[in-house]
Amino acid sequence: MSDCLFCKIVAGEIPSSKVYEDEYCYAFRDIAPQAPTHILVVPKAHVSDIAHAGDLPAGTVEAILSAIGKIAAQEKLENGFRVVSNCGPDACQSVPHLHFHILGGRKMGDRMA
Ligand code: DGP
Repeated sequence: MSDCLFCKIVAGEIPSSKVYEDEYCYAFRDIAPQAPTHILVVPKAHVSDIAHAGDLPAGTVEAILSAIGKIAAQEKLENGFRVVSNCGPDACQSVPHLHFHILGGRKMGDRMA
């Protein structure tokens, strides 16, 4: 999508701090980190949120899940990490391109919200 922030990051039109890339997905450091390690993993194909993940090209969801494990190892998050995908206004999603937050490097709260 031409006016999508994360599509522009994937295309290299907006700079980002890349940590991982494969045929299906791209990962980069969040601009406003909420943990010592805060990485966003996005599909290269555009869908607005996780509710539309079924519309992604075959193999994309598997690639993202596999990438999350690879990134966690790369970032040495052996003590654990949290994965979050906000969907829609009630979840305060601010960028309407599906993304998974990987949060790690500190102890997370024991409640989801
Ligand atoms: P969410 O609120 O779940 O939609 O998360 C969107 C995240 O995207 C938020 O943590 C901040 C991050 N973000 C927004 N704009 C940029 C940007 O231009 N570059 C990077 N690296 N991250 C961004």
